[in-house]
Amino acid sequence: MEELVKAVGKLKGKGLLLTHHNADLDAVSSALGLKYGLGKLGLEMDIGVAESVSRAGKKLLGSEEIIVDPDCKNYEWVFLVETSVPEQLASVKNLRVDLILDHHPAGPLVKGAKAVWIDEKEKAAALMVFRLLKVLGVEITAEIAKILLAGIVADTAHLRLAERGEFLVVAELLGTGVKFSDVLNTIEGEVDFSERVAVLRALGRIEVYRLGELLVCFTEIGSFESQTARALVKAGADIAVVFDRKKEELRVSSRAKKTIEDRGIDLSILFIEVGKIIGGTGGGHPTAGSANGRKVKAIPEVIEFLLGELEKVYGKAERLE
Ligand SMILES: [Mn+2]
Repeated sequence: MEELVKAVGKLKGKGLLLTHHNADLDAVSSALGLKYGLGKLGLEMDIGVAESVSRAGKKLLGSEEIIVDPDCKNYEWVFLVETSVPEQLASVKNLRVDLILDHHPAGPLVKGAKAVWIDEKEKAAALMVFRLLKVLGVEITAEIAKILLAGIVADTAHLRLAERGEFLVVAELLGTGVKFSDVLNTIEGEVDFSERVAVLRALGRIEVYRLGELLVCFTEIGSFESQTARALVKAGADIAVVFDRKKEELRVSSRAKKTIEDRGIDLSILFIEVGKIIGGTGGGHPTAGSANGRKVKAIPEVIEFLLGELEKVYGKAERLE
């Protein structure tokens, strides 16, 4: 973190806080938390995103402005949060990165950056923003606390993945007077109609495999792939893999119960390989792997690879009709 603290101290002029396409709650929370926090140090900055902001992210943004596909040329410095992978920033103009804060495995953008703080053990980028702001001596106001709590709660599956360390931060943030129920209201919202339709249609196309007591399912959908994977795990799958096949791009999203980690299965590692299989890149978290690639016809290969890896641990896969 030291390197990043030093680099922040040297920032001058107007900057850009940049985050990845379809910015999720943690991405928006981190960028917004940094904007308010670094703003207290007298820095001026815009927030930028590639392509779009997720629905939940938009709700957290409220009336705060965000620039879609900004031009990095217009800024003295660019501070990237929640990614270091150029594929997630493809539509940003004159992409350039000076500072990086993230909790995913390091991507290619790390090479060109002046200061990097990546910690894969951190469960949310918003947690790292909190730690950075504290070291910088920024007062964590209730406004900042509420923003950061949204990212932390979202990325820990509503604190189900949180342990003592994360709860200590949450308790400290709540100490500013923010109510936890208000945080939940900000991030939960209603599931919109098109998402519910997408999830239900995905159920109709589902393929279920049984490996001993492990249930793995695969399905295809036109959007909402991560939401669908999450819904399938809630519905009983141990691992859910959802394909979203566009004309020239295949997106694969997955979610799993935490119990797979006890058996040494790590989706972030398996999805690096999935990325290669589909001619792109992949990664993620132990219970949430994802990949994007160009080989839109590679779905059977991905299924074969994942079942093969799981069979090494859980035994033979049997398709359930
Ligand atoms: Mn995150």
